[in-house]
Amino acid sequence: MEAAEATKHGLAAGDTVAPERPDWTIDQGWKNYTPAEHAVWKTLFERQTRLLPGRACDEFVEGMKNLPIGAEQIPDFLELSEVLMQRTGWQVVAVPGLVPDEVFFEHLANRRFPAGNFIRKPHELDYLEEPDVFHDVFGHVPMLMNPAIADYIQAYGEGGLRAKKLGVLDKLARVYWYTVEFGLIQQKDGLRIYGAGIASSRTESVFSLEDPSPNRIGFDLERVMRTNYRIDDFQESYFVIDSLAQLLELATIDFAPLYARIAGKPDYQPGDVLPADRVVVRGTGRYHDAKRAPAIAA
Ligand code: HBI
Ligand code: FE
Repeated sequence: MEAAEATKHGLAAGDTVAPERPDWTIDQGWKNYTPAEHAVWKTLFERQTRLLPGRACDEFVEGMKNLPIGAEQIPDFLELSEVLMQRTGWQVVAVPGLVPDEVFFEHLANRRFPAGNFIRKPHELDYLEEPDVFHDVFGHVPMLMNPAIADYIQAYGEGGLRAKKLGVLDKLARVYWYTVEFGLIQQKDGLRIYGAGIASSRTESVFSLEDPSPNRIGFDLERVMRTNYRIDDFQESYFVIDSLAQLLELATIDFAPLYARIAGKPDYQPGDVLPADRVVVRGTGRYHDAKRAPAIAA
Protein backbone atom coordinates (compact mmCIF):
# COMPACT_ATOMS: atom_id res chain seq x y z
CA MET A 1 0.00 0.00 0.00
CA GLU A 2 1.29 3.44 -0.81
CA ALA A 3 1.87 6.09 1.80
CA ALA A 4 -1.21 7.15 3.69
CA GLU A 5 -2.82 10.37 2.58
CA ALA A 6 -5.21 12.83 4.07
CA THR A 7 -8.82 11.92 3.57
CA LYS A 8 -12.00 13.87 3.85
CA HIS A 9 -12.40 12.70 7.40
CA GLY A 10 -9.17 14.45 8.17
CA LEU A 11 -7.11 11.45 9.04
CA ALA A 12 -4.64 9.31 7.23
CA ALA A 13 -5.99 5.97 6.13
CA GLY A 14 -4.17 2.78 6.80
CA ASP A 15 -0.99 4.07 8.33
CA THR A 16 -0.98 1.64 11.20
CA VAL A 17 -2.46 -1.70 10.23
CA ALA A 18 -1.77 -3.60 7.07
CA PRO A 19 -4.90 -5.32 5.79
CA GLU A 20 -5.27 -9.07 5.82
CA ARG A 21 -7.51 -8.96 2.75
CA PRO A 22 -6.60 -6.76 -0.23
CA ASP A 23 -10.03 -5.10 -0.15
CA TRP A 24 -9.51 -4.22 3.52
CA THR A 25 -12.70 -5.94 4.64
CA ILE A 26 -12.85 -7.73 7.97
CA ASP A 27 -15.52 -9.70 9.76
CA GLN A 28 -17.82 -7.41 11.66
CA GLY A 29 -17.31 -9.61 14.71
CA TRP A 30 -20.82 -8.88 15.91
CA LYS A 31 -20.58 -11.33 18.82
CA ASN A 32 -17.60 -9.45 20.20
CA TYR A 33 -19.48 -6.22 20.93
CA THR A 34 -19.69 -5.67 24.68
CA PRO A 35 -22.82 -4.55 26.54
CA ALA A 36 -21.09 -1.19 27.02
CA GLU A 37 -20.68 -0.84 23.24
CA HIS A 38 -24.31 -1.70 22.56
CA ALA A 39 -25.19 0.88 25.22
CA VAL A 40 -23.24 3.59 23.37
CA TRP A 41 -25.18 2.71 20.22
CA LYS A 42 -28.43 2.96 22.18
CA THR A 43 -27.60 6.40 23.56
CA LEU A 44 -26.70 7.69 20.10
CA PHE A 45 -29.66 6.01 18.43
CA GLU A 46 -32.20 7.34 20.90
CA ARG A 47 -31.06 10.90 20.82
CA GLN A 48 -30.91 11.04 17.00
CA THR A 49 -34.28 9.34 16.71
CA ARG A 50 -35.75 12.11 18.85
CA LEU A 51 -34.13 14.84 16.78
CA LEU A 52 -34.76 13.63 13.25
CA PRO A 53 -38.56 13.75 12.85
CA GLY A 54 -39.24 16.98 10.97
CA ARG A 55 -35.53 17.36 10.22
CA ALA A 56 -34.47 14.31 8.20
CA CYS A 57 -35.91 14.02 4.69
CA ASP A 58 -38.78 11.62 4.00
CA GLU A 59 -36.51 9.14 2.20
CA PHE A 60 -34.23 8.87 5.22
CA VAL A 61 -37.15 8.19 7.56
CA GLU A 62 -38.64 5.69 5.13
CA GLY A 63 -35.31 3.87 4.69
CA MET A 64 -34.78 3.65 8.44
CA LYS A 65 -38.28 2.27 8.97
CA ASN A 66 -37.64 -0.62 6.60
CA LEU A 67 -34.25 -1.66 7.97
CA PRO A 68 -33.36 -3.95 10.88
CA ILE A 69 -31.92 -1.03 12.85
CA GLY A 70 -33.10 -0.37 16.39
CA ALA A 71 -32.02 1.06 19.71
CA GLU A 72 -31.17 -2.14 21.52
CA GLN A 73 -28.11 -3.32 19.65
CA ILE A 74 -25.52 -2.46 17.07
CA PRO A 75 -26.96 -3.76 13.78
CA ASP A 76 -25.64 -6.93 12.20
CA PHE A 77 -24.23 -6.09 8.74
CA LEU A 78 -25.41 -9.40 7.28
CA GLU A 79 -29.00 -8.65 8.27
CA LEU A 80 -28.73 -5.13 6.87
CA SER A 81 -27.28 -6.45 3.63
CA GLU A 82 -30.10 -8.92 3.16
CA VAL A 83 -32.69 -6.15 3.20
CA LEU A 84 -30.59 -3.67 1.24
CA MET A 85 -29.73 -6.23 -1.41
CA GLN A 86 -33.42 -6.81 -2.10
CA ARG A 87 -34.19 -3.10 -2.32
CA THR A 88 -31.27 -1.59 -4.16
CA GLY A 89 -28.64 -4.30 -4.61
CA TRP A 90 -26.28 -2.84 -1.97
CA GLN A 91 -24.39 -4.61 0.81
CA VAL A 92 -22.69 -3.36 3.95
CA VAL A 93 -19.15 -4.70 4.50
CA ALA A 94 -17.03 -4.19 7.60
CA VAL A 95 -13.73 -2.29 7.54
CA PRO A 96 -11.48 -1.29 10.47
CA GLY A 97 -11.80 2.45 9.76
CA LEU A 98 -10.72 4.70 6.92
CA VAL A 99 -9.45 2.80 3.91
CA PRO A 100 -7.35 4.14 1.01
CA ASP A 101 -9.29 6.08 -1.62
CA GLU A 102 -9.04 3.46 -4.37
CA VAL A 103 -10.20 0.72 -2.03
CA PHE A 104 -13.13 2.86 -0.92
CA PHE A 105 -14.14 3.68 -4.50
CA GLU A 106 -13.77 0.09 -5.66
CA HIS A 107 -16.29 -0.96 -2.99
CA LEU A 108 -18.77 1.77 -3.87
CA ALA A 109 -18.48 1.06 -7.59
CA ASN A 110 -19.56 -2.50 -6.75
CA ARG A 111 -22.42 -1.43 -4.48
CA ARG A 112 -20.65 -2.40 -1.26
CA PHE A 113 -20.71 0.20 1.47
CA PRO A 114 -17.63 -0.05 3.73
CA ALA A 115 -18.71 0.58 7.32
CA GLY A 116 -16.43 0.89 10.34
CA ASN A 117 -17.12 -2.02 12.69
CA PHE A 118 -16.04 -0.17 15.83
CA ILE A 119 -18.07 2.25 17.91
CA ARG A 120 -16.95 5.50 19.52
CA LYS A 121 -16.16 5.58 23.23
CA PRO A 122 -18.56 7.11 25.76
CA HIS A 123 -16.37 10.23 26.05
CA GLU A 124 -16.46 10.85 22.26
CA LEU A 125 -20.22 10.81 21.75
CA ASP A 126 -20.31 14.15 19.94
CA TYR A 127 -17.09 14.28 18.04
CA LEU A 128 -15.05 11.69 16.30
CA GLU A 129 -12.76 11.98 13.30
CA GLU A 130 -12.94 8.51 11.90
CA PRO A 131 -16.27 7.12 10.67
CA ASP A 132 -17.56 4.51 13.13
CA VAL A 133 -20.49 2.11 12.93
CA PHE A 134 -22.93 4.76 14.12
CA HIS A 135 -21.99 7.28 11.44
CA ASP A 136 -21.78 4.67 8.71
CA VAL A 137 -24.86 2.63 9.53
CA PHE A 138 -27.25 5.15 11.07
CA GLY A 139 -26.12 7.99 8.78
CA HIS A 140 -25.55 6.31 5.42
CA VAL A 141 -27.46 3.05 5.22
CA PRO A 142 -31.05 4.44 5.34
CA MET A 143 -30.31 6.59 2.27
CA LEU A 144 -28.91 3.54 0.44
CA MET A 145 -32.45 2.13 0.53
CA ASN A 146 -33.38 4.86 -1.96
CA PRO A 147 -32.78 3.90 -5.61
CA ALA A 148 -31.56 7.37 -6.66
CA ILE A 149 -28.99 7.62 -3.87
CA ALA A 150 -28.02 3.99 -4.43
CA ASP A 151 -27.12 4.71 -8.06
CA TYR A 152 -25.53 8.05 -7.27
CA ILE A 153 -23.10 6.60 -4.73
CA GLN A 154 -22.15 3.80 -7.08
CA ALA A 155 -21.43 6.44 -9.75
CA TYR A 156 -19.31 8.31 -7.24
CA GLY A 157 -17.21 5.19 -6.76
CA GLU A 158 -16.71 4.87 -10.52
CA GLY A 159 -16.03 8.60 -10.86
CA GLY A 160 -13.60 8.46 -7.96
CA LEU A 161 -11.42 5.91 -9.69
CA ARG A 162 -11.33 8.14 -12.82
CA ALA A 163 -10.76 11.35 -10.87
CA LYS A 164 -7.87 9.80 -8.97
CA LYS A 165 -6.15 8.93 -12.26
CA LEU A 166 -6.77 12.45 -13.59
CA GLY A 167 -5.34 13.98 -10.40
CA VAL A 168 -8.58 15.83 -9.62
CA LEU A 169 -9.91 13.80 -6.74
CA ASP A 170 -10.03 16.85 -4.47
CA LYS A 171 -12.66 18.38 -6.79
CA LEU A 172 -14.85 15.27 -6.85
CA ALA A 173 -14.49 14.71 -3.11
CA ARG A 174 -16.10 18.12 -2.57
CA VAL A 175 -19.18 16.96 -4.44
CA TYR A 176 -19.44 13.91 -2.20
CA TRP A 177 -18.85 16.02 0.88
CA TYR A 178 -21.54 18.60 0.08
CA THR A 179 -24.10 15.98 -0.99
CA VAL A 180 -23.74 12.51 0.56
CA GLU A 181 -22.17 13.81 3.79
CA PHE A 182 -23.57 17.31 4.34
CA GLY A 183 -26.42 17.74 1.89
CA LEU A 184 -29.75 19.43 2.56
CA ILE A 185 -32.86 18.96 0.45
CA GLN A 186 -35.81 21.25 -0.15
CA GLN A 187 -39.04 19.41 0.58
CA LYS A 188 -42.64 20.66 0.46
CA ASP A 189 -42.60 21.49 4.14
CA GLY A 190 -39.13 22.99 4.30
CA LEU A 191 -35.44 22.23 4.35
CA ARG A 192 -34.49 18.71 5.42
CA ILE A 193 -31.34 16.71 6.03
CA TYR A 194 -30.17 13.92 3.74
CA GLY A 195 -26.40 14.04 4.38
CA ALA A 196 -25.05 11.30 6.65
CA GLY A 197 -22.56 13.57 8.42
CA ILE A 198 -25.47 15.71 9.57
CA ALA A 199 -27.98 12.93 10.22
CA SER A 200 -25.54 11.15 12.55
CA SER A 201 -24.61 14.30 14.49
CA ARG A 202 -26.71 15.58 17.38
CA THR A 203 -25.35 19.11 17.20
CA GLU A 204 -25.10 19.50 13.43
CA SER A 205 -28.60 18.20 12.78
CA VAL A 206 -29.85 21.27 14.67
CA PHE A 207 -27.14 23.72 13.52
CA SER A 208 -27.52 22.96 9.81
CA LEU A 209 -31.26 23.68 9.78
CA GLU A 210 -31.96 26.08 12.62
CA ASP A 211 -28.87 28.13 13.39
CA PRO A 212 -28.84 31.57 11.73
CA SER A 213 -25.10 31.31 11.08
CA PRO A 214 -24.55 29.03 8.04
CA ASN A 215 -25.47 29.78 4.43
CA ARG A 216 -27.87 27.48 2.61
CA ILE A 217 -27.19 27.77 -1.11
CA GLY A 218 -28.77 26.08 -4.12
CA PHE A 219 -26.57 23.22 -5.31
CA ASP A 220 -24.54 23.95 -8.43
CA LEU A 221 -22.03 21.34 -9.56
CA GLU A 222 -19.21 23.58 -10.75
CA ARG A 223 -19.62 25.92 -7.79
CA VAL A 224 -19.38 23.02 -5.33
CA MET A 225 -16.36 21.52 -7.08
CA ARG A 226 -14.52 24.76 -6.43
CA THR A 227 -15.53 25.10 -2.78
CA ASN A 228 -13.29 24.09 0.10
CA TYR A 229 -14.90 22.47 3.11
CA ARG A 230 -14.26 22.20 6.80
CA ILE A 231 -13.42 18.88 8.33
CA ASP A 232 -12.98 20.11 11.89
CA ASP A 233 -16.24 21.89 12.62
CA PHE A 234 -19.77 22.58 11.38
CA GLN A 235 -19.99 23.63 7.74
CA GLU A 236 -20.15 27.35 6.95
CA SER A 237 -22.35 26.66 3.93
CA TYR A 238 -24.73 23.84 3.09
CA PHE A 239 -25.83 23.17 -0.48
CA VAL A 240 -29.48 22.45 -1.14
CA ILE A 241 -30.88 20.10 -3.77
CA ASP A 242 -34.52 20.09 -4.88
CA SER A 243 -34.93 16.35 -5.23
CA LEU A 244 -32.86 13.21 -5.05
CA ALA A 245 -33.39 12.85 -8.80
CA GLN A 246 -31.11 15.87 -9.17
CA LEU A 247 -28.27 13.72 -7.80
CA LEU A 248 -29.05 10.96 -10.23
CA GLU A 249 -28.70 13.47 -13.06
CA LEU A 250 -25.22 14.28 -11.78
CA ALA A 251 -24.33 10.64 -12.18
CA THR A 252 -24.90 10.88 -15.94
CA ILE A 253 -22.69 13.93 -16.51
CA ASP A 254 -19.21 13.51 -17.97
CA PHE A 255 -17.07 15.32 -15.41
CA ALA A 256 -13.91 15.41 -17.54
CA PRO A 257 -14.77 18.66 -19.42
CA LEU A 258 -15.80 20.22 -16.12
CA TYR A 259 -12.49 19.37 -14.49
CA ALA A 260 -10.72 20.91 -17.48
CA ARG A 261 -12.82 24.07 -17.28
CA ILE A 262 -12.19 24.70 -13.58
CA ALA A 263 -8.51 23.73 -13.68
CA GLY A 264 -6.45 26.71 -12.53
CA LYS A 265 -9.52 28.71 -11.42
CA PRO A 266 -9.33 29.80 -7.79
CA ASP A 267 -11.13 27.92 -5.04
CA TYR A 268 -13.94 29.43 -3.01
CA GLN A 269 -13.76 29.50 0.75
CA PRO A 270 -16.37 27.66 2.79
CA GLY A 271 -18.25 30.79 3.87
CA ASP A 272 -18.23 32.63 0.51
CA VAL A 273 -21.52 33.74 -1.03
CA LEU A 274 -21.22 34.58 -4.73
CA PRO A 275 -23.31 36.89 -6.90
CA ALA A 276 -24.40 33.91 -9.02
CA ASP A 277 -25.51 31.83 -6.01
CA ARG A 278 -29.14 30.93 -5.59
CA VAL A 279 -29.26 31.80 -1.92
CA VAL A 280 -31.88 29.93 0.08
CA VAL A 281 -30.79 31.39 3.42
CA ARG A 282 -28.03 33.95 3.80
CA GLY A 283 -26.20 33.10 7.01
CA THR A 284 -24.95 35.61 9.54
CA GLY A 285 -21.60 33.82 9.75
CA ARG A 286 -21.56 34.53 13.45
CA TYR A 287 -20.66 31.04 14.63
CA HIS A 288 -17.42 30.79 12.66
CA ASP A 289 -16.57 34.51 12.91
CA ALA A 290 -16.62 34.22 16.69
CA LYS A 291 -14.13 31.37 16.51
CA ARG A 292 -11.87 33.31 14.15
CA ALA A 293 -11.88 36.43 16.32
CA PRO A 294 -8.80 36.68 18.53
CA ALA A 295 -9.55 35.48 22.02
CA ILE A 296 -10.08 38.31 24.47
CA ALA A 297 -8.80 37.86 27.97
CA ALA A 298 -11.63 37.43 30.41
N1 HBI B 1 -12.87 5.04 4.03
N2 HBI B 1 -14.06 3.74 5.50
C1 HBI B 1 -13.97 4.84 4.74
N3 HBI B 1 -15.01 5.71 4.73
C2 HBI B 1 -14.97 6.85 3.97
O1 HBI B 1 -15.93 7.63 3.96
C3 HBI B 1 -13.81 7.09 3.21
C4 HBI B 1 -12.76 6.15 3.26
N4 HBI B 1 -11.64 6.35 2.54
C5 HBI B 1 -11.50 7.50 1.67
C6 HBI B 1 -12.64 8.44 1.73
N5 HBI B 1 -13.69 8.20 2.44
C7 HBI B 1 -12.63 9.76 1.03
O2 HBI B 1 -11.40 10.38 1.22
C8 HBI B 1 -13.05 9.74 -0.44
O3 HBI B 1 -14.46 9.84 -0.51
C9 HBI B 1 -12.46 10.90 -1.19
FE1 FE C 1 -19.57 9.24 5.82
